[in-house]
Amino acid sequence: MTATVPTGTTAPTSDVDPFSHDVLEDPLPMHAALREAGPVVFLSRYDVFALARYDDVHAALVNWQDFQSSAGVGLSNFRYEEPWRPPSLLLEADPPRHDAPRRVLQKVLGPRALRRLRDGWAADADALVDEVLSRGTSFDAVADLAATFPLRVFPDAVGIPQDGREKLLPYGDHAFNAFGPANDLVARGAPRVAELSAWVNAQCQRDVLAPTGFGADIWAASDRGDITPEQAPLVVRSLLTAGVDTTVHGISAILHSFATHPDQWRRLREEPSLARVAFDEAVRLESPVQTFFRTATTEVRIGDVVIPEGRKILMFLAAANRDPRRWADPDRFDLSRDPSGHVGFGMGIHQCVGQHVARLEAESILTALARRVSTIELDGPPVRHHNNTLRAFERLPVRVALD
Ligand code: HEM
Ligand code: OVM
Repeated sequence: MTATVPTGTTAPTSDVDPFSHDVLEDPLPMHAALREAGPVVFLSRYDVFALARYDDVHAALVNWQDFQSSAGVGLSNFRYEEPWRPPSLLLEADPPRHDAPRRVLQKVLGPRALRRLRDGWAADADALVDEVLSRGTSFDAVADLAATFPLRVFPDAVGIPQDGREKLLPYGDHAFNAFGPANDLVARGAPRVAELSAWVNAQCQRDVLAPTGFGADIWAASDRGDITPEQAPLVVRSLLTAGVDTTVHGISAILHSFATHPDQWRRLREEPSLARVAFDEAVRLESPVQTFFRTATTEVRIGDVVIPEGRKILMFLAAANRDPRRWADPDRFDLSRDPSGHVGFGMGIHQCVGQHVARLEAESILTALARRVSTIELDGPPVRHHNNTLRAFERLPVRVALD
C-alpha cells in the first residue's frame, strides 16, 4: 500500500522568466528570491516547479528514481514533444539504459586515460600563453585563452579531423539553448542546426575518427561488446556536444574570478597546486551550467508541496551553489574553502563524466599563466554571452603584468 499524500498545498508562485535577457544578464537576484520563497516555487510562465536551495537540488539530483532524465533534461517533455535530435544515451537516459554508455565513458575519460594527455596539454598551454603574451599584455581572455585552448587540445584528444572545428562552439551553444524554452536564442540558432548537426554526426563515424583518442576508444568498447555499434556514434556525439562550450565558459569563469580577486591570484602564484581547487571554486561560484530539468515519475512531496507525476522540475544548480544555508560567505571566490559538494558538475548517476577533462584543461592553462603573469586585472567591462543554460562571457578584457 502506498501512503496517501496530503494534497491541496500550493507552492509559492512566481511569474519570473529565468530565460529572459534581463535575468540572463544577472541571474543572482532571481536566484536569491527563489531560494527565499520556499523549497519549491511554481513558475507560472512555464508551468514547472523550481528548486533553488542546495539541499533540495542535491536531493533531486541523487534521486533518479523519482526525478527521471529520459523525458528530457530541458523544458521540453519528450513524452509529448519530439526532441530536436535523437536523445543522448547518457544525459537523457535512465537506468538501466544509462548504465553501459556511462561505464564506457567513465573509463575513456577517467584519470588513467588522462595521464597520457597531461604533459602534452601542459606544453600546449605554455605555448599558447607565450604566443598571447608576445602580442601584448592587454587582451581578450575569452577569444585568446578560454576559447582557444580547449579548441586546440580537446578535438585532437577526441580524434576528429581539423576541418570544420569552428562548428563545435555554435553546435554546443545551440544544444544548451535547446534545454530552455523556444525563445529568441533558440530561433537565432535554428537556421544552422541542420548544417551543424550533419557535420557533428559525421565526425562520430569510425572511419572519420583518428586511430587513437577518445573516439577510437569508444568504438573499441563497441568491439568488446560493452556498447553496441549503433550506440558508439551517439556516445561520441555526447563528447562533441558537452565537451567544448562548457570548458570554454568554465575557463572564462576562473579567469574572471582571478581578475576580480587579486589576493587569490597572489595565493595561486605562491602555491600553484591550488589550481585544481581554484577551478572547482570557480565552477561553484559561476556554475557554467546553470540549470537542468527533471520529470517526476510519481507524485513527489518536497516540504509541503506535492508535485504531480509527469511534471517538469527545474533545478537551479547555480542558486544551490551560492545557497547561504550551505556555503559560508557564498559570493566570495576563496581558495581556502573546500568547494567539494558543489553541484556545478551535477551529483549522482549523471554527475559530469567529463569533469576530469575539464579540470585538466583548466589546470594546464592556469599553471601556464601563473608561471609568467604576476598580476591580472580587468581592462574594461566584461560582456556577457546569453544562453538558456550556460553562464558565459562574450568578452573578458584583461591586462596582465609579467615578471
Ligand atoms: C553531465 C557540467 C565539462 C560531458 C554534466 C552535468 C553537468 C555538467 C551539470 C550533469 C547533467 C545532469 O545531471 O543532468 C559540466 C561543466 C563542465 C563540463 C560545468 C565544464 C566546466 C564536460 C566535458 C565533457 C562533458 C569536458 C566531455 C569531455 C558530459 C556528459 C554528461 C555530462 C557526457 C552526461 C553524463 C551522464 O548523464 O551520465 N556536465 N560539464 N562535460 N557532462 Fe559535463
Ligand atoms: C550529451 C550531453 C551531456 C551533457 C550536456 C549536454 C548539451 C549534452 O550527452 O549529449 O549539453
